[in-house]
Amino acid sequence: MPPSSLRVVYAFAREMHPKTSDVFIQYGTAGFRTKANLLEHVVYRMGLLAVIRSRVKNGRTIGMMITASHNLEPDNGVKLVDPDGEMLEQSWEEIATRLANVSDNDLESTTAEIIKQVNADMSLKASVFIGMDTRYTSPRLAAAASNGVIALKGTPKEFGIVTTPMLHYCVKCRNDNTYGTPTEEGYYEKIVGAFKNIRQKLPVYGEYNTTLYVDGANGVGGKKLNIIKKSLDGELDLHLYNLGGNGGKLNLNCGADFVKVSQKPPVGVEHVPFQRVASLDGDGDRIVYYYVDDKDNMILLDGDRIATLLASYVTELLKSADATDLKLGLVQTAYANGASTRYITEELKVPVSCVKTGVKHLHHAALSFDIGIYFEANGHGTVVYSEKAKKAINNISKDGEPEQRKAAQLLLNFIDMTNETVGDAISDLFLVETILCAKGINVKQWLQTYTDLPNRQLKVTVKDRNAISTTDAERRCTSPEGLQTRIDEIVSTYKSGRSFVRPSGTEDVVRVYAEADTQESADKLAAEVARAVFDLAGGVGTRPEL
Ligand code: G16
Repeated sequence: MPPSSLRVVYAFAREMHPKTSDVFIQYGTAGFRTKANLLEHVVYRMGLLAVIRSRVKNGRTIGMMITASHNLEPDNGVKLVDPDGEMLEQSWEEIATRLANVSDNDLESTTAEIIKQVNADMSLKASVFIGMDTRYTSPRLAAAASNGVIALKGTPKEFGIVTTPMLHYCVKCRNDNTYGTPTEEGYYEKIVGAFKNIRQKLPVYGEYNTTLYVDGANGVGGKKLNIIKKSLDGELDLHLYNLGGNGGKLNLNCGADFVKVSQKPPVGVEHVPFQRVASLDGDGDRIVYYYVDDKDNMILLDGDRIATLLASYVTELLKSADATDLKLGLVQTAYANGASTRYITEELKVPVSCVKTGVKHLHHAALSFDIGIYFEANGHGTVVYSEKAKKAINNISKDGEPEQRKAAQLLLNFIDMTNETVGDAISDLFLVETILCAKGINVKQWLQTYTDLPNRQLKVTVKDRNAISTTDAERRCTSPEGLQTRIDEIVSTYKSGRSFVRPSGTEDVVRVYAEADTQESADKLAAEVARAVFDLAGGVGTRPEL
């Protein structure tokens, strides 16, 4: 493409998607996220960038997902998906931020500079898959994304409303046809097909029962489960709530983030004592479980629980398949409950590493193991299997002793049921249900493996959340001056106390996490630390109460 034809980039922008705000926007934990009305020019420009990225990758397909996932309805966002279905390579985040913030007048020249900087061959074909969540602002933004792709003569393909992980999956399949078929139906065939296959080998027994309640967060995940439900042939009896009807609002007082952070059951779900419930988030990339006991207490089984369940089952299967030379590892973040980390290292004897928040960091770290399990406590995670692991398991499934073959075949189904590209609530749901069934356990038995340390999360609004910087996988903060010393002083007065603060990459807040020996202490510790953030990092609004 000759440089003169970049004029169309500018013309499109001025005519259809002008930059109407001077608010600086940054590619954060999971792409750009802010109020939907500030995003149209950003999404258009990401359409341009997706084409450039596709050409740098020799015409392989790039994904664009329009979503603000767990955020409330007025927000929206966009993130790019790389050819293997993983998050955009981190070195491009700065490029994305630059392109999103230049004036319309500088858009043409900045686009040309970027093309030169990344050495993109603009004569190549370019393909971009575009998906969106159920927000009412998403169709308009998806159209802006398509226009960006077209402006640089790329080929957009719109998938309409899909879960974020489905879009990641389709991108991966388009670039690697051994992984599956790049359609929503192809996704169902692979994930649900593997689940049904495994159920033939593992009949229901023990304390497990097939009834599962689901909180769909009034988003896309519940809607897709409603499609899947019809094909389950009674293998799983799904009762779906919060599907977006009856005035239910996306992620409002429901969904995985609400359940995890507030430690309360969602509205809109019928509560039957000891009935297991899976709670998804708005775009279907996170899942936590919970149940309500006979005294109306909610008991949470979060991402840490799911990770430990996965680790214990995969370890068992590897032992039965006599494949223990494959290195299994687990990746968590600073939010992981201290009790879970202790259980994983001391009881399961699986190595654990701790990285910064954001699936992109966890995914990357998990790739260093033959089988890497990663989960954020908030329910975002999956399992990745190396080629070496897949090959070894495949060989055992054919040549091993009968017991080894059986375990290896189960592992192969398990691998098929996993969306390896990114955390996926639907795939995770089937993995969890498979393990609970295989172990013949109910939610109370699942909970018995270890006891969570009581914890609390809070948000503090400050003038500029970037005033807070962190180190040591976000466990300590390096600025503003004096804040970490103050946190250390506060924490030292609590038994089993631990606390850290970090700027959110998806909301305009600073997050505070605290853990202690009792719930009362965890609540008080979080409040004290929130107050320190407010005082030392430029808090705005009301000072947090103790
Ligand atoms: C996104 C990321 C997660 C992260 C969460 C909160 O989730 O994908 O990895 O834990 O945001 O991030 P932060 O604390 O920086 O706001 P989702 O479900 O919103 O895409």
